[in-house]
Amino acid sequence: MTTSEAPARIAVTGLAVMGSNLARNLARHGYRVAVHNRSSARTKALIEEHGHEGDFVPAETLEELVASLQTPRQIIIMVKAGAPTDAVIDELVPLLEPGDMVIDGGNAHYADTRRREAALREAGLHFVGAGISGGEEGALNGPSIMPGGSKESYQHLGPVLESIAAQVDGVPCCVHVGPDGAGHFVKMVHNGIEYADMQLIAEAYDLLNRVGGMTPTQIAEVFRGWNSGDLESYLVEITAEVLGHFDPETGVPLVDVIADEAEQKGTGRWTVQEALELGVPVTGIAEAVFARSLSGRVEQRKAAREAFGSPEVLASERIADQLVEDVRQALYASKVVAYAQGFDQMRAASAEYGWDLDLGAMATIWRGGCIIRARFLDRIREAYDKDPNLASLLVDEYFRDAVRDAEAAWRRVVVGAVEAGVPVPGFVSALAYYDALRSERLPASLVQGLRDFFGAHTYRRTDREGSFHTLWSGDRSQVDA
Ligand code: NBP
Repeated sequence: MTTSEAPARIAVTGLAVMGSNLARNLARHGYRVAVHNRSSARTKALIEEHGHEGDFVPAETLEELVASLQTPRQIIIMVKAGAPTDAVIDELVPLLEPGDMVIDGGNAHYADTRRREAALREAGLHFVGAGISGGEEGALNGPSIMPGGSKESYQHLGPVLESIAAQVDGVPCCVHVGPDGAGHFVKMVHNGIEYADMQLIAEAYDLLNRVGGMTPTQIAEVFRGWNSGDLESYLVEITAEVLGHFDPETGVPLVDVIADEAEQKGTGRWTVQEALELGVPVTGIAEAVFARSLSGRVEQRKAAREAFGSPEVLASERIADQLVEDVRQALYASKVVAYAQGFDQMRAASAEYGWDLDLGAMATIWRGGCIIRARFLDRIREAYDKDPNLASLLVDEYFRDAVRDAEAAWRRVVVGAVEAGVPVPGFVSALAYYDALRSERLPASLVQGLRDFFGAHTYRRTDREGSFHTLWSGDRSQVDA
């Protein structure tokens, strides 16, 4: 068989920015890649512009694509999430044979992935929901890949995916996450943590700017410095880039001319919705999602400014000197809380769906390729290596000491921000979570008392087993419930 007649190793259908970059990444790693797109113009463009980078097999139709593959077939779908993914699956399934693998690399909701996996399993096919992080750059040069699905499918796919993923210290940022929707769930939480991380960074910037009186250029320098310490991460690195950039039109820092209304595509919201279902407090992610929503409520913000005026913040150089270090520590401690909450959510989902997630491995595959890549993730991996059943990341020795050391500065930052009228919902809620978690007693006792009063919802006691109800509208004696 000549090279041109050899079957392709793997296929990609959906050749917009993510799909074409992923196909190029595969081809550059020596795989013969069959490529297809609903409208063939994208396929032609890929071959014309990048055909020389590797061994591509263009296909006009899905039938052609399927026919060009070695068996069992491996087909990556990289189309818009939702209905388009279902449309492609529906068209593809009748063309496949038992044992073939369909990989959805889009940003699917994990519940859709569970549904699709179950349906394809019935037909004898493997469905692999794979979270892919790192945007277009990652897809081309090495993303973080979070594949779910059966162990059997990973035996075939794992070596390919691991070879095109980002590598950190020789370890690929790709691992078999767990069955059915596990991969897309983990990708969702990754995005939720990304929201929290960005919100905390934005609050740090706001404090240094409005309370510390520092310019974006000066703050860029601060972030550049932070990036050589515990906070070293892609997001801190690019914060310095964005803050240090000047608008070519006006000559002012770009951040000062960007409209302050943050948008969202929805994965942060999904994370919070799922956390509510699972009963896991992910306050850092929720505050980040709500902060974006609030920023977009332009009419309300205008009305409130007119009614109350903007807080007058008196910045001074003197404050800035001590503020920078305090904010660094507050940012670090708040970040530990946000990650601890995200990992809690993954653990809860793992228990709920029987996924048996290896949390240390999740930290490992986020070390490179993805948006939240950070030095910090090595520490998280170490924490779970030491104790896979860690009650919370916060109680791991390293993080416990880090948070304890940061506590005084964290409180100063929160108090200072509250007094100055600078909103820091991420910092405040992280501190409240930390304080709540370590409180000997929580006022939930009173909540239970109130619930029993108006709804006879009963309560448990601290001193003996059982459920009880007080006859509030009677003689107020206590009865066993
Ligand atoms: P888009 O999300 O913009 O989707 C465009 C692709 O979907 C095109 O190939 C288009 O074909 C195809 N498509 C659509 Br729309 N409806 C279709 C249908 N009914 N049948 C067949 N194909 C259909 O592409 P993207 O930005 O490359 O993202 C691909 C996936 O990767 C998405 O799920 C996205 O959420 C995810 N993702 C994106 C990023 C990122 O940074 N962009 C990062 C991580 C994950 P056409 O050319 O014929 O219109």
